[in-house]
Amino acid sequence: MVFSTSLNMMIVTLLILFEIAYVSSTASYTHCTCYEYQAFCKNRLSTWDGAKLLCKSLGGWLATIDTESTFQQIIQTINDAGMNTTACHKSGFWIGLYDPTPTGTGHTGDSLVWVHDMCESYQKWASNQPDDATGKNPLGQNCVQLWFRNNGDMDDYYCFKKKGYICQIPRSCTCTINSVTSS
Ligand SMILES: *[C@@H]1O[C@H](CO)[C@@H](O)[C@H](O)[C@H]1NC(C)=O
Ligand SMILES: [Ca+2]
Ligand SMILES: [Ca+2]
Repeated sequence: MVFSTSLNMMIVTLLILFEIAYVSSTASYTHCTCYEYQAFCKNRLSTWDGAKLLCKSLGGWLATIDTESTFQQIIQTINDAGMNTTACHKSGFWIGLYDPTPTGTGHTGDSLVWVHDMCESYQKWASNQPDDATGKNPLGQNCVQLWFRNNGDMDDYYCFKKKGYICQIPRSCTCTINSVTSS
């Protein structure tokens, strides 16, 4: 039997893979890149700088968030995995958003930057955040957490505090071409 391929019927499927803790879900994206998001409970190294290094050691970076959909899936997957408990995260997970010029004199979401280039930036702040509070540090709160005491909405916090953290790791693209065969 002879099979031939119809180029006209090739279908390109873009897949992006989310895997947080032990839970996976998929979402479609307009770019052909696949990432794995991994969430970790806090440990003795996981200040914001420490978490950044831990993510680097996995070949990735502290998570960047480009859309509402990405944000919601990260929140949902952490909840589903039962990692939204005080024991795991002490109320927050570091992400890759920070103030590159920490002064403690106030900052806005627009003046914060991501650790990694991205096409779009999505931010969802808890009420009255970011506040760059200086109660425990004259240089303010210059690193951003997903704050699970507030449904995972963002909060700037003291970078030297140990938190849970979320890494984003590039994986080989799973774009596939489905060819239709006929006899
Ligand atoms: C964790 O998430 C689950 C699922 O959404 C929810 O039922 C539970 O109340 C959350 N627990 C905490 C401590 O927020
Ligand atoms: Ca600041
Ligand atoms: Ca804050």
